[in-house]
Amino acid sequence: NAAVSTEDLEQCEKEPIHIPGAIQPDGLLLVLDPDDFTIIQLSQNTDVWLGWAPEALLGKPLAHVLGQDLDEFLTRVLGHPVNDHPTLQPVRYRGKGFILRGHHNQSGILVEMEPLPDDDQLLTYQLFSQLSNFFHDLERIRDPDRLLTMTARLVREVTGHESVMVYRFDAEWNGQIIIEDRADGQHRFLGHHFPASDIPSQARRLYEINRIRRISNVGYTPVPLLPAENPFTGELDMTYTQLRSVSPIHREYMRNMGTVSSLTMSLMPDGELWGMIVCHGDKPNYLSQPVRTFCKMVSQMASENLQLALNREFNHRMSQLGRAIDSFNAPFQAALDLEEGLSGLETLLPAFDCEAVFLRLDGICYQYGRKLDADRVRILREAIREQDSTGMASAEHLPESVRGSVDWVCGYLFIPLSHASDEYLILLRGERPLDINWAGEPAKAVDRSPVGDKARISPRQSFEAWTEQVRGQSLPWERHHRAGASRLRRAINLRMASEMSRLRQHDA
Ligand code: BLA
Repeated sequence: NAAVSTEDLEQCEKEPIHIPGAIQPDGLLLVLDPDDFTIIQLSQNTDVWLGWAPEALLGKPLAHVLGQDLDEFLTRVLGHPVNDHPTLQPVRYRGKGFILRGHHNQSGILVEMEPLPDDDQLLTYQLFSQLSNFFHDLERIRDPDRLLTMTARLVREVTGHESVMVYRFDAEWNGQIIIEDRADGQHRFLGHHFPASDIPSQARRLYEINRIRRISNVGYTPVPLLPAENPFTGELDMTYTQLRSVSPIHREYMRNMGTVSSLTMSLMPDGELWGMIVCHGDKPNYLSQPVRTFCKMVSQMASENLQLALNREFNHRMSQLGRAIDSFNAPFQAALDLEEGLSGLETLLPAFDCEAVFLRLDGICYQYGRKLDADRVRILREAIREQDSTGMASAEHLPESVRGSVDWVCGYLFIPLSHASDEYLILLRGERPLDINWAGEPAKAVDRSPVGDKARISPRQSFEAWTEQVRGQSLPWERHHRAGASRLRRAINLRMASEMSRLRQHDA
C-alpha cells in the first residue's frame, strides 16, 4: 500500500546515523585514551562549557582539566563491558553542577558532560513524588490503553512538551498514533498512520539499543569533533551517547511538521520494539539529565506493564477461543463417524473470525461455512505453496497472481497437518473494507525533487490527512488465532491417530 520505492527506502536506510561525527550543542563530548585517561578527541564547543579552546585540551588528562580526581569513575566505566549503558558521575566545575556519562568502546572512553539544573533538590523531590504516584496507579491499571494514556500524561507534565503521542508499529513497521495527549486538549494526529519509511530500519535498530533520544532545538548547529577522525578507529560510534547529532533528514522532517523540540522513548515489551513515546514541542525545550532519566524509567515501567497487559489480553482471548475449541473437540473425538465429527468445525467459524474452513484429510476434502468451489481451493493451495510451504502460513491479502481467481477469499490461515500426503486445514476470511487515515500521502513520503542539479532525498512537506481505501484485505490474523489453530491441529491429529489404530485393530 505505502508505495515508496525500494531504492528510496534503501537510500534512507543507508544513512549511518550512529557515526554522525558531531554532537548536539547541549553539552560536550570527550573521548579518552583508556590507558592514561587523556583526551584524544573532543567536541569543538569546550570553550562554551569549560572556558578552554578544544585545541588546548587535546592530550590533557581529564582529571587535570576538570580539577578533580576521576580515576575511580573512569575505572568503574572500564569495568563495564564494551558498549554498555553509561555510568553517571556528578561533578562541579567552576561552581556549577554537571553530570558526566561514561561508557567505552574500541574508540576509547566516551564521556559526555551536561549541565545539571540549579534547583536539583526541588526537582528530585518533585520527580520522586510523581514516580511514587505513577507506581501507585500502575497497580490498578489493567488495560493497555489506559496504561499508555496515563504514561503519556505524566511524561507531558514532567517535560512540559505541547504534545505526547504513543506511536505503535504494525507488522510492516508502519505506525499509528494510538494515544495523543496535548496541552491544548485537541487532537492532531490521533488515529493517523505513518509509513515505515518515516523511521528507517537502522534508526529502529539504534532505538532498540538506546531507548531515549532528545532534540532540544531542531535548529541547532551540529558541533563537529576534533580531530574529525578517532585515533583508534577513524569513525566514532555514538550509538550509546545522548548528544549524538541526528540525521539532517529527520530534522527536516520535524521542521516540515512544525516541531521544534522532541523527546522519544522506545516501548519494548518483551524486549522488542513495539512502539515509541514521542514528545513534541513548538519551542526549544532543554530537558536535563534527571528529567530524561525519569522519563526513561517511566517508559521502562510502562513497557513492562504493557507486557503484562498484552499478555492478559492474549490470555483472555485465548481462553475464549480455547472454550470454543473444547466444545468442538469433545464430540469430535467421541464421534463414531469422522465426517460427522468434523462437521462441528462449522461452529468454530465465529471464534476464529473467519467465514469458511477447508480441510483436506486422507485425500478427501471437507468444507464448512461460505462456499468456495474446489478448483478455486486448488488455486489457493498452489499460491500458498509458492509463498511458504512448510509451516503455518497466513495472509491478509492474496498475491496478485491469484487475486482475481479465488472468488470472495482475501485472507487465509494455512495449517499443515501432514506433509507426506498434503493434508491441511485452511481458515478463510473475506474482505474487510477499511479506510486508513495517513498523515500525508504515503506514496509521497519520500520527496525526490532535485535541489539545484543534485538529486537528493527528503521527507514529505505535507502531513495533511490522506485517506487510503483499503480493499481486498481481510482482518489481520492475530497471535491467539494462530495459537488456536495449533490447538485445532493437535485435535485433528489426535483423532486421526486413533482413527488409524481403530482401523488397524479392525484389520487384525
Ligand atoms: C527518525 N522519524 C524518526 C524518529 C521519529 C520519526 C519519531 C525518531 C526520532 C528520535 O527518536 O529522536 C518519525 N516523528 C515521526 C513520526 C511521528 C513523529 C512518524 O513525530 C508521528 C507523529 N524520515 C523520512 C524519510 C527518511 C527519514 C523519507 O520521512 C529517509 C529518507 C529518515 N527518520 C529518518 C532517519 C531517522 C528518523 C534517518 C533517524 C534520526 C536519528 O536518530 O538520527
